[in-house]
Amino acid sequence: MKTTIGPITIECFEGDITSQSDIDAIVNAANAHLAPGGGVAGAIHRKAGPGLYEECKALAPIQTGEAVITSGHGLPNPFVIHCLGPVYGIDKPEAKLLANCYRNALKLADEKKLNSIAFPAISTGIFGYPITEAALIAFRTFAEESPKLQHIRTIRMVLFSEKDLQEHLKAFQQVF
Ligand code: AR6
Repeated sequence: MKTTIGPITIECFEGDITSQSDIDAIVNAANAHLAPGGGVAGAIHRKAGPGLYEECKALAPIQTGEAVITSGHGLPNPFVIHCLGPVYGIDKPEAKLLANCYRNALKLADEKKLNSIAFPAISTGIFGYPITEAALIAFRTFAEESPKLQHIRTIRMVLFSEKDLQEHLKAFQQVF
């Protein structure tokens, strides 16, 4: 599914975040230490190779809601933006912290004059954020931030399962 806000296309697809070869920066749902870990972070570090963690060490630790950028190493993307999402039920206010991840990642990509960015559903795996609420926060933040962006032309949400995609498509229609 796709929509446009001014010159920006917002997309929502099922897929693997490590296979978005037409995108400048993919976003990692990281841990504070920017270590490989499981889930998205594990997949990104596996495909990127050990050079990514070497670069990450100098930038860690990061705070909840913060975003930092590295190069993509063995990934098909020139850059990775690492965000630390809130652990649901523990890091509060969780909605604001999750929105900060999306906002800060978009700002960082735009400051670097990147054209395209792809996000996984941050915090909805190991960190336990309910998928429907998280989807609404992601799309509302895209809607709020898009008019402020100078360089970004594609914002893509990449969902790892059919069920997560369906929840996101409902939220997409609600927001846009
Ligand atoms: N591509 C796209 N989405 C994926 C992929 C993939 N390859 N793999 C998983 N997902 P998670 P979190 C989905 O747990 O909740 C790590 O160990 C997954 O189905 O990766 O922010 C870190 O090191 C879910 O919907 O991130 C942290 O410690 C979403 O991506 C912690 O987990 C996020 O799942 C971060 O937890």
